[in-house]
Amino acid sequence: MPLDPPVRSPASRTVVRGACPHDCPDTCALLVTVENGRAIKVEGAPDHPTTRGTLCTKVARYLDRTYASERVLHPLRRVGPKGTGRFERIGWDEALDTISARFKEIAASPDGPQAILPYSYAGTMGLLQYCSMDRRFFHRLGASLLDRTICSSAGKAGYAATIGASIGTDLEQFENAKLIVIWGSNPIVSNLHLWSRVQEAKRRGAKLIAIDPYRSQTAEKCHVHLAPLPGTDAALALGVMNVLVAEDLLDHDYIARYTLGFEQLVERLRDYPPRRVAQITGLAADDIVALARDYGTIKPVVIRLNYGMQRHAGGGMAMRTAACLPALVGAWRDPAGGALLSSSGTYPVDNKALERPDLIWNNPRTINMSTIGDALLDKNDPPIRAIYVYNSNPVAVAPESVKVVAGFSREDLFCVVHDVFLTDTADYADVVLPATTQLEHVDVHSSYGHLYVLANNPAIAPVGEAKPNTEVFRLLAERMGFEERCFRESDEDIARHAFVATHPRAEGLDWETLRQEGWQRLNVPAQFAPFAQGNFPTPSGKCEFYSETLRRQGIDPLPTYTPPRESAASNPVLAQRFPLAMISPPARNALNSSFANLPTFLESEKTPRLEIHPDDALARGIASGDKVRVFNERGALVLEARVTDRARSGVVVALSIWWRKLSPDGTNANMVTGQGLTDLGRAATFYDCLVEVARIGNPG
Ligand SMILES: Nc1nc2c(c(=O)[nH]1)N[C@H]1C(S)=C(S)[C@@H](COP(=O)(O)OP(=O)(O)OC[C@H]3O[C@@H](n4cnc5c(=O)[nH]c(N)nc54)[C@H](O)[C@@H]3O)O[C@H]1N2
Ligand SMILES: Nc1nc2c(c(=O)[nH]1)N[C@H]1C(S)=C(S)[C@@H](COP(=O)(O)OP(=O)(O)OC[C@H]3O[C@@H](n4cnc5c(=O)[nH]c(N)nc54)[C@H](O)[C@@H]3O)O[C@H]1N2
Ligand code: SF4
Ligand SMILES: [Mo]
Repeated sequence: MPLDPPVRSPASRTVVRGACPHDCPDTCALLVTVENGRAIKVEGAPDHPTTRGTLCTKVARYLDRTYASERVLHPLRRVGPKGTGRFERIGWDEALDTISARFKEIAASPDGPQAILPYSYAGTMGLLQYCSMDRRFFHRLGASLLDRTICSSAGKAGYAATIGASIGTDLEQFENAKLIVIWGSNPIVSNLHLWSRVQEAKRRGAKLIAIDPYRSQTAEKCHVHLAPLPGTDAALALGVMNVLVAEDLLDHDYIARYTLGFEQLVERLRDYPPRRVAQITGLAADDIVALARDYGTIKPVVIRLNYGMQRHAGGGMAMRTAACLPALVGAWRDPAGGALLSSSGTYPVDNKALERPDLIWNNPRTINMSTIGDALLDKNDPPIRAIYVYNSNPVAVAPESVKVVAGFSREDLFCVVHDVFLTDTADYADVVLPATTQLEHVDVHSSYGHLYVLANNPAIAPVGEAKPNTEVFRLLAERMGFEERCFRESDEDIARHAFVATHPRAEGLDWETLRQEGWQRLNVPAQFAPFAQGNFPTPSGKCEFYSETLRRQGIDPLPTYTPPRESAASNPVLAQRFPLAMISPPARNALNSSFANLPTFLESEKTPRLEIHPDDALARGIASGDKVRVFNERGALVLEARVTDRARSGVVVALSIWWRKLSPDGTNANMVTGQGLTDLGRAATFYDCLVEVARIGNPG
């Protein structure tokens, strides 16, 4: 069957090339089969070198999402109290007139346009629908800026302090490694196409080590699983480095040529002998020494660093510290060695052209999305009077739900939600707008897991009256009277200049070719070894064990360990009342709160659960199947207990993110998470969360 990017006449059967838009490092290449104007199949492109013809179960059933009976198909206006989700149908003209009239009124009032806040994250990661016309619109309007910190900003800042940018080992090289350390990451669930490379390495004799407080689906398939207490990874990394130095398992030549601050680092490491690190992490000292010996002697060695370790008060520094390891053993010399946090920094995305920050005229304030609860309840300077939510579902995903819900319930808050479904957040909207899915709009994609650029061609016409983000902001700009040419650019125009054309890694990239072929590799060598000869994108050009940049910000210039904000070490009084550390990492069949409303998720996950270690369960008289109340000072929720040693003792696990309204007690794990931020990157600290658990009776 010929591959044909544009949709042909409805009578023909065509296969359209697309890209998965979801917040997942794999950014798969899609083939969408369309017959008579209707998509009938979504598959992974067999020719794309990382997708290799497979999709995860969520997106293999993408048609369930696109053609779901619950889709919002036309604009809606609220008719019931906020939160009840009662709406009536209106037309697009009325919806857009209502929004623009309200924005004009607020902008002209003494509060000014900063009283308007956009709220978006990564519902789609396409460069057009994630960050183009929307940013231009809010910049020109003079709205408050949003600090997008809910996911990766701590790790990104920490990794950058050591390495310089989000650049690392090529996913395709993992199969050539002999030791793979999977650290705070669960690739079987959240990074499937990396996992297939790891399995290939295992078949070729590689050793796999998982570092995770939870025996995840990935951890159970590794040769070694170390389960430290949450938020103690920096101490573990310092302990490993201590042993590497003590036993001289170092690449002295690499250190001398390509690193900065080795002497100061060695000084710091004196504070972290294995015995002390064992006390901090809850691991055996022998296991820490064994990890260091493996790390220092098996080559090539690569670390998959991921998000688990960064969702704690010291999360940024934890990432910075772990990122020091590869340089000490010279792991970067080999294309299959080093570390991968994110590959996003490899892409020369032209954010200036996409987002037009030059349109900002009023030096607006910045609001942190991770503390949206507090921000909405704060009446100062000026208050947030309007919020426009797209690509995100904050009522379900933002920490400290009690405050988030109270904020969104404010009668005087004008709230617009643009989404595919009537989410938990949409229930609080004054106006709901219907969004297209990936099959219905154009986009161009970078990735944070591999090194390809992808095109997404629209496969079908928008379902119902749905419109893409770009189109809605074009229409709103017209109504607001914004006359700059950039508001008239088509999606294809924007796609053409999404990357900096003069950048060496963009050489050969071209939108026309891309949309025909679906994907193109960045202009990087097949044997990509970015730091084999140093060339770190740091201020010194070296791997910075010592960071002058951090010192100037008043931050410890050397790697260090900060205990979690909520732990026995940092707050013994709190830990006495709430002795269990709760983490709420991703469930396999959802993607954050996306897909968590679809039958596949609800049938497979059944009900929201709390996994608890047998010792902790016994102490509380809890058995599997019991309903338990999970609580702290911020809130409470009810879950079904599953007693299992997958959770280490002292740690409880609530796989997430459930829709509140689809959960038995109408809440989710963010009832107990807090709004405290990380040391670097101002990120959310979802996994820095002490709770107590009590049995509330047996359902049987
Ligand atoms: N199926 C599916 N895939 C997803 C997502 C999803 O919701 N579902 N979400 C996507 C998004 S937005 C993201 S950011 C990524 C996240 O994907 P991952 O990077 O894999 O991150 P998490 O699942 O948050 O955490 C991974 C592991 O870290 C462990 N962990 C928790 N705290 C700590 C700690 O302090 N130290 C260590 N060492 N480990 C810890 C958890 O138990 C978990 O098993 O996945 C993406 N992919
Ligand atoms: N307790 C707990 N909370 C967490 C996490 C955790 O591990 N534990 N993880 C955190 C992380 S890592 C992240 S990234 C955040 C994720 O938080 P969000 O980025 O808010 O992700 P989703 O919950 O998937 O919500 C995305 C919404 O965008 C919509 N959408 C998709 N495509 C489009 C489009 O083209 N246009 C418009 N207008 N809408 C679209 C989807 O339908 C969906 O409702 O959650 C965070 N919250
Ligand atoms: S969610 Fe991830 S694994 Fe699934 S199809 Fe999309 S990119 Fe691929
Ligand atoms: Mo995320």
